[in-house]
Amino acid sequence: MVDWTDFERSTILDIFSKMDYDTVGPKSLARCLVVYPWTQRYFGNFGNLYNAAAIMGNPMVAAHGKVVLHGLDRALKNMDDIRGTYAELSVLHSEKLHVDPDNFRLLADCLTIVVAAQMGAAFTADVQAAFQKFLAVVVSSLGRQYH
Ligand code: HNI
Repeated sequence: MVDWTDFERSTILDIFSKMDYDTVGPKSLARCLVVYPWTQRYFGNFGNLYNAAAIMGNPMVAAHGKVVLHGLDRALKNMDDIRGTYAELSVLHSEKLHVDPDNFRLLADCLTIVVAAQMGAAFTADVQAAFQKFLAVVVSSLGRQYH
């Protein structure tokens, strides 16, 4: 069980309420695939991932980026039981998709960078701290069912 301060709760909710999922999701996943090219191995059926421009313009990457970002809504709505909320998704990524759990952090970092770029000066150190804490809990929860 993670303790959240009022500031953390309101900041996290505020970031997501203002987020344009259809932009942030695709950009974050695309960035992850470009910056950490080994993450492309899980998306062999996504067609052309040949270079950064192809990845950024790939409609399957964009669609999946939205799916992943909407996956974070579950954590947002269950901030007091993120671990339980992600138990099933953790099993899926581990046992079916065989995604190396280190990659969760990489994607989370790309998401942070995209959000920071969108928020500009509003992404203060305090705001970043709250957002990173939320993502750290998500990352750790998604990695829980690995053994
Ligand atoms: Ni992930 C499918 C959520 C990180 C590779 N992923 C999903 C689905 C959700 C989801 C939701 C859809 C599940 C379903 O169909 O029932 N993924 C998340 C979240 C994170 C995450 C919340 C972290 C923030 N996934 C990653 C990472 C990788 C990844 C880092 C690989 C690098 N995910 C996949 C793959 C699929 C997937 C592969 C299946 C895609 C498909 O449709 O074929």
